[in-house]
Amino acid sequence: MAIHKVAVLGAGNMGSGIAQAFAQAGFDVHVRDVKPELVQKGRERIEGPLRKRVEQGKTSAAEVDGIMARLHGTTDVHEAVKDADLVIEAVFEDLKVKKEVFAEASKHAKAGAIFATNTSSLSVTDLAAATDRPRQVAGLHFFFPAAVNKLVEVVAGRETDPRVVDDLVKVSRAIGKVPIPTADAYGFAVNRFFVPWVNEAVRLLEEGVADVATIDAAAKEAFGIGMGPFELMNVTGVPISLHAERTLHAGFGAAYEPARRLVHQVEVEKKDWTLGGAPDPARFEAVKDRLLGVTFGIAARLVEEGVATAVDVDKGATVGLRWAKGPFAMMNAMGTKKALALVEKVHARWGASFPVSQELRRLGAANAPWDLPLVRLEKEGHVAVLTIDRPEALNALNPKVLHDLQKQVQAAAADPEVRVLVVTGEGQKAFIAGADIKEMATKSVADARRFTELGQRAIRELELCGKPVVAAVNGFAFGGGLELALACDIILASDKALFALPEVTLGIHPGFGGTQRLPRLVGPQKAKELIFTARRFDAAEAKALGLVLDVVPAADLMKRAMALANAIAKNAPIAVGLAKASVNRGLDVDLNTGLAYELEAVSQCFATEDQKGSMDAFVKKTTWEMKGK
Ligand code: DAK
Repeated sequence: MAIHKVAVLGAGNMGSGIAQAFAQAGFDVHVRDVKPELVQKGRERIEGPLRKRVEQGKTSAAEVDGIMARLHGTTDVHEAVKDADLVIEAVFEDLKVKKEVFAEASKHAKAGAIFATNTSSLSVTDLAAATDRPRQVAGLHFFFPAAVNKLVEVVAGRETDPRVVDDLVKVSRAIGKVPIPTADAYGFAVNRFFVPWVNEAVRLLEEGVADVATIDAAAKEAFGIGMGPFELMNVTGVPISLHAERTLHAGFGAAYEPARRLVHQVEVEKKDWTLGGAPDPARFEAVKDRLLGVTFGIAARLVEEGVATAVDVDKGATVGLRWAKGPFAMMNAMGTKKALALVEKVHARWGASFPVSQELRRLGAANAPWDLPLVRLEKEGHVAVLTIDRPEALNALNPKVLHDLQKQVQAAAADPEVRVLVVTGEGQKAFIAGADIKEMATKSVADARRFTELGQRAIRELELCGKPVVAAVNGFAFGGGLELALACDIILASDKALFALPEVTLGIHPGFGGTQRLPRLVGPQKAKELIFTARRFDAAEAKALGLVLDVVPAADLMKRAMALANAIAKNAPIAVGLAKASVNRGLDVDLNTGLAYELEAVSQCFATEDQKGSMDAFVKKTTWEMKGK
C-alpha cells in the first residue's frame, strides 16, 4: 500500500524525532500525546533546533515553516490515526502501556493501516497481539536521535505479512533512512552486539584489566569511533545500558549478565562514570581482543540464527553506531582465523550461553573471508532491482563491487521470472561516484589494466544480459558511475542527479566505456567537451542532451523506474530481448547489415509461444498472458 499519512503516538524524544523525519521528507504527520503540554513540548523539541539551523544559514525559514505546517499535534487518538496509512507508536518502553496504545489505535485506524512499534526491547509479536491486525504490525526501530540517525531496523513479528516489511523498507528509504530488516529477537540486530560490547567494557574495568580512560581509548582505536563506551554511556544514560543488558540477559543467559560494576554504578553510585586520566597503551591489546571477541561472536551467531544478514549487521554498525567498519568487515580485515581465536576465548569462559557460529568455525579454519555482497538483488514481480550498496563510499566501484555486480547480473539474466533489471545506488546522495579513487591511486600500469578490464567486462555483461536495463540515477553519477549508466538501455534521473566525467582532473581518462558510449549517444563534439573539461552537468542538461530519457522528482524516482520496468515486463520477453539486441547491433553497423540482423531476430519470434498465443488471442478477441517462451 502507498503510505502518505503518518500518525506518531507519543511526542517524547523518540516520537518527535520520528515525526520530524517524516515531516522533513514531505509527509503529513499527526502527533498524539496524552496532554496538550506534552504535545506542545514535542513541537518545541522539533522547532527549536530547526530555527537554530535557519540562524546558522543551514536551512531556510520557508523550509522550516513547511516542516512545521506538516506536523499536526493532538491529544485525540481518533483525530491522530483516523486517516493514517501508517501508525507508529513511540510511547514509554512498557509492554502494558504499549499494548493499551495499540489496542486503542485499533479502534480508530483504517482497516488497511500498518501499525509499527518503535520498541527497542519488547517482542513485536506480543505487541501485535494487542491489535486487531497482527499481520499488519511490525517493528520500526529508530535510533537516537531519530531525526538524524539514518539507521532503522524493520522488525518482522511472527505473523507479519512480508508485504508490510517491504512497505516499511520503502517508506524508510523515502525518508532518507537506511533500513535493515531483522527478525523479532531480543535486541534485534544492532543492540544484540552493541549492548554486550558496552557491558564487556564494564567487565574489563571490574576485573582490573584496564581503567576507564584506557578502555575508552583502546575502543576508539579498535572500532574507529569518536567516543569510547564509558563516554557514550554518560551521554545516553548509564541506567539505559543496564536496562538493555537486563533484557538481553533474560533472553540469552549468563554471557549477557550485566556486569556487577554496571549494576553498582546505577543502583548504588547513581551517577555517570568518571572519565579522564591518561590511557595506558600497554593494555590496549587486551582490551581490544575482548571487545572484538564479544562483538564478532555475537554478530556471527545472530546471522546464523537468521536475525539479519551479515551485510545488514555491518550497515547497522557503520550507519547506526558510526563504527568505521562493521563486525564482518573487521573480521575479514584481520583474517577470520584470528577472529575465530578471539571468539573461542570468550566461548571458553561462558560455554553454552556464548555459542560459536558454525560458519565462523568453517571460515576461520580456512582463514576465508565472509562474503559481503556490495550489490543487492531484490525481486519485485518480474523486475530485479540491483542496488550498488556501498553508501559509505558513495557507491564507488572497486573490484569487489564489480565482481558482485557481475554475479548479480548473471543471476538476474538466468532467472526466468526476471524480465527487466533496474539499477540504482543505495542512499540519497549517489548513484555511483565513480571508480574507487582510493584503490586506484597506487595502481601500476598492469594493475590498472586488469582493473579496467574487469570494469569493462562487468559493465558489458550488464549491457548484453539479454533483458532491458533501466538506470535510476538517484544522485552523483560520476566517472565510472556515468559510464555504467551509459551501458543501460534507458536512464531516468532524479532532479537531484549530477553527472560528470572527472577523470582528466585525476590524470586519467574514462576507462569503463565513456570514450566510446558517450559520443554514440550525444555526438563526438559534445562528448569531447564533457570529457575534456570534466565539468559537472545536471539532470535537466542531461535530458536536453538526450543522455537521460526523463527527469523525475527525487521522491518519485523509484516509483517511476518501477512503473517503466513493469510496463516493459508485461510484453513478450523474448521479443523485447531480441528488439534490444537488434537496436544495439544496428547502431554499430551499416543499415543493410542492421536490417539483415533484424530479419533474423524477428523471424525467431515466430518460434515462440508468446507470438502464437498473443496473435491468436487478438484474432479470437481474448487475452494472452506473456510466458517468456
Ligand atoms: N572513490 C573512492 N571514494 C569515494 C569516491 C570515489 N570515486 N567518491 C566518494 N568517495 C568517498 C569519500 O572519499 C568519502 O569517504 P570518507 O572520507 O568518508 O572515508 C565518502 O565517499 C563520502 O564522500 P564525500 O565526503 O567526498 O562527499 P561530498 O558530498 O563532500 O562530495 C563528491 C561528494 C561526489 C562530490 C566527492 O565525493 C567526489 O568528488 N568524489 C569523487 C568523484 C570522482 O572524481 N569520480 C570519478 C572517479 S574516476 C580506469 C578505470 C576506471 C576509470 C578510469 C580509468 N583505468 C584503471 C585506467 C574510471 C574512473 C573514475 O570513475
